[in-house]
Amino acid sequence: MSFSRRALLKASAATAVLGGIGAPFVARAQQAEFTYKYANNLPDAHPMNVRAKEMAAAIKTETNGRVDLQIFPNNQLGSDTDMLSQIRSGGVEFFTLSGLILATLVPAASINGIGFAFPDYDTVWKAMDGDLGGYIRKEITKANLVVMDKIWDNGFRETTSSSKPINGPDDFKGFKIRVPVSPLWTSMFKAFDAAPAPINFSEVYSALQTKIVEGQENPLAIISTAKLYEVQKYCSLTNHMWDGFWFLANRRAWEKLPEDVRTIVAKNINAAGVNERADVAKLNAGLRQELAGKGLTFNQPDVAPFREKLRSAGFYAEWKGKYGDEAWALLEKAVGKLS
Ligand code: X2X
Repeated sequence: MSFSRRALLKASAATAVLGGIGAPFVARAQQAEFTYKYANNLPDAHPMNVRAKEMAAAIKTETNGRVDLQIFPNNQLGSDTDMLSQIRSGGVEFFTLSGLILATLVPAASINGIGFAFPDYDTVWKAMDGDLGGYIRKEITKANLVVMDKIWDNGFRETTSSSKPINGPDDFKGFKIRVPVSPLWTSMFKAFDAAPAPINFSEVYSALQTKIVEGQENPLAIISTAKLYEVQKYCSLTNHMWDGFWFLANRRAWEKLPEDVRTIVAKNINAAGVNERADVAKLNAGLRQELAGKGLTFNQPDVAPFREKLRSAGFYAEWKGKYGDEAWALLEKAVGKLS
């Protein structure tokens, strides 16, 4: 007889003896067997956290209360850098992290962020649910983390600024821009002769507010839900890279779950990820207008000169060398020739 079943029987016996005041015993017996923390860096209002709540509820129901997933949004448990060490040590059991930041541990995981590689979402999902994503997940697994099959959407990234719009690559010269903590991001903005400052997302709003940096880059869904429009004036639709969040699990915690429970948890996480992708797409469609209404001035630069600048700076050749031929071939199979 399993522990929980025995506990439940004991509790029912207690209820029978104690009558009405037995209720607390029953409540204790129904406590989850696995109380796991899921941490992330995004505001409550972002589709990631909306779908995560729904997912946690479904997991609880389908496991008959055995798994209680507690969500800690908005860097409540620390910056991405902190949470990455917590997922490795088991301080948190689940964590969503941009592949580009995960690349500090798994170098291949930043490859989808190569500048101007992806033309549209169709190409993104085909690659990330296909061979390129499969390759990255294999590399993540080698680093002893568990990764779910479906990557969640962050989005195509746009550039915001308090000082000026970005119309072409020359506007990046000397531009003080916050980038996430990731070698690829720093390298790309250095190739534009900008002055990139690696800062965790938990510090971005205040870094913009106090003008430690002039600008930053993020998808519209984040510019909106994290209220970055309050501390920025311009939004240039540079669409310079696509970024997504891998749903990671601590290996020991994952392996503690019985196989049938793992199946339920993975199924619900992947389904929530697919729904989140649709939410972000829908949100993005209306956000240009909404954010313009909140005071952001938009412009849509031609991307060809940016791409040409990266090429002539040797950016593609350098990163092809770093990722190696196998990974680069998978990327080019998805998006076409890059260098
Ligand atoms: O840090 C960022 O800018 C964010 C929220 O987009 C990521 O998680 C990469």
